[in-house]
Amino acid sequence: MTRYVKVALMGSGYAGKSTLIKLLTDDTSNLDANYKPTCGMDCGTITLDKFTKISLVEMGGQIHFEFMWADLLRGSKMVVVVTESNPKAVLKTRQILQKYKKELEGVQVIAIANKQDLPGSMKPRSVEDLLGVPTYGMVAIDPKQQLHGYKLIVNGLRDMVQVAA
Ligand SMILES: Nc1nc2c(ncn2[C@@H]2O[C@H](COP(=O)(O)OP(=O)(O)O)[C@@H](O)[C@H]2O)c(=O)[nH]1
Ligand SMILES: [Mg+2]
Repeated sequence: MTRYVKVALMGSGYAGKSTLIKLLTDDTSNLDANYKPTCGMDCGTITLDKFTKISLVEMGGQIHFEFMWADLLRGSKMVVVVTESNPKAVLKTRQILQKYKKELEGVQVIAIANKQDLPGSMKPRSVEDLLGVPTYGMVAIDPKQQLHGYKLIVNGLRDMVQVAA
């Protein structure tokens, strides 16, 4: 029987959450290459081993979907906060993390400082100083970063999930 481990992707609209799902998941047929704000949620799975799949759930970043966030967070083993790496976006992400502090208590949280390819991007270390959670740089539109992104999530989960060899 397959076990699903839920990982929620959180963050403002346009941060790159859907792109990250597309980069990392097994079936990407329902995700489009052109930008479309996610209505409610996007979802994709990563096969971890014979018995375990990671279910990546994106929480639509648009403000009018925010009412669903607390519900979508529930049951997540890990939350990946995706942010653009310009200072304004990072500060906005910081506010989001503060606002959902209570819901995120006891959940493993990491941040992805996405769009590192854009000029003026803050380094992951500086983003980490502002967000207060372990932060990793990423260029989600670059297929070569697939393994890097995959490792971030799988390694983060390994402590909690018994992964069969
Ligand atoms: N330059 C650049 N653009 C990116 C990157 N990741 C995502 N994008 C673009 O940013 C836009 C928003 O991405 P999307 O994944 O839909 O954001 P979401 O609203 O967080 O789901 C799209 O046009 C993506 O192609 C990146 O690493 N670098
Ligand atoms: Mg999206």
